[in-house]
Amino acid sequence: MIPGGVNSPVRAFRSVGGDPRFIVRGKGSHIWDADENEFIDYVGSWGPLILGHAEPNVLDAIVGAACNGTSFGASTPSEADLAELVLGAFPSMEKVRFVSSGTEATMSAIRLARAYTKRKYIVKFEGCYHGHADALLVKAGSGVATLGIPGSAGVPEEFTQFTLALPFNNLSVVELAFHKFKHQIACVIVEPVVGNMGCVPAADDYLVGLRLLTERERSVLIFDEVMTGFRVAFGGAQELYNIRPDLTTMGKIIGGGLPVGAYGGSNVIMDLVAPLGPMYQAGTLSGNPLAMAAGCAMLKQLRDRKGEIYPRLEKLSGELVEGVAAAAKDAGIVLSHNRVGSMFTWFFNPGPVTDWDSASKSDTEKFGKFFRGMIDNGVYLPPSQYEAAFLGATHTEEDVQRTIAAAKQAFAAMRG
Ligand code: KE4
Repeated sequence: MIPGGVNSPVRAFRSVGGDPRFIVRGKGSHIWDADENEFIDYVGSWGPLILGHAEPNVLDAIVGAACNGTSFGASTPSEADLAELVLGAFPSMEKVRFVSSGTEATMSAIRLARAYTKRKYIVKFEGCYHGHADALLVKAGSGVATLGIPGSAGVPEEFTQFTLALPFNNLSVVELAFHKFKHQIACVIVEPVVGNMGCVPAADDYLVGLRLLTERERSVLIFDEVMTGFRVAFGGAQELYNIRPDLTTMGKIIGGGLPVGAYGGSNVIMDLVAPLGPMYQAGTLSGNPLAMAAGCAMLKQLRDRKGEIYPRLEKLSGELVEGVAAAAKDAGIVLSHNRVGSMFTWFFNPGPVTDWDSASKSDTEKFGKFFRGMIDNGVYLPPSQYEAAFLGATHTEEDVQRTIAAAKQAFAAMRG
């Protein structure tokens, strides 16, 4: 009934083999499939569930909102509440517009950057994924990378002729692009910590280099914080690295597991957005009251408990990632890893993995064996070498020890 039995390709386990599980329930750091198998979950719905599954305050907020109706297609107090929480955490943003997915957020941010600069070209980086808008499906990361499709069928070359896909973590090629396309590049969009070729942090001074280059060239710097927003720090990667982008895109955590995306920036740029200005963007369910309520419940907890939550995520994630790496070493398995806070990836690759060129040399066959060994031992990892895994606030020390033990078993089976 549904293509590949999934509503998003990466869920199909195509790159890891085996049959995808149908998940029926989640609680805290665990999920259960339709056969009542229990798993420790490190996907967390691909990032949103930093407070774990079925978080009581989020559930109460959704139920409470639902009792008043599900959608009005009109302004509601809850979208103002969520806007206040988002703007309070991201000082680079003076206004924010809510949409219903990360794809909508990045698609709109790029249209806005083009409207603001009146330029056509955009720069993205190989291995970065910003959702499935036509102009961005060019050597993307995430699903497209996993499926090995450079770009996508159905996207005419005219729709991508203004998209420059450059290697990540290399400032000189960006310098070159600005030289070649002088005064023609509307924006540079980047995942400030890449999650979509597996977790790949920016090299030292890379992000500040992009900031200086785009300032000099009067091009818009877009931080795609759909994954990193409220994940790597309460104020996202821009807080962690102290960089002020011109526009920020968000998703995942700000919806608490319900469909929310957002884009925002300074008034100078955001006041071009309809109905204030000439850049059109719209959405029937934008600002949906249930999603806004879930997002508010999520962000209020992260705000009020950030002094406890983020240090604990850092410590427990470090223990987990290093523990599995040590198990691989003991088993003689070639493994490297990247981690920023509670997003991480184990690469079947000698490393270091710093860009798509190095990431794509990973042994995806071995990753598949590892994935299957882990899921057979009750550990649910992202079903792709080119995805980030996530640890959340409800993961326990016991979860971590059980995961390391499962990895030891998986590595032993891989040696056999
Ligand atoms: P959505 O349209 O899937 O809400 O967001 C697109 C997007 C934009 N930017 C970044 C940095 C993202 O990571 C994403 C979506 N991430 C993927 C997982 N890497 C979503 C999982 C999926 O496609 O099913």
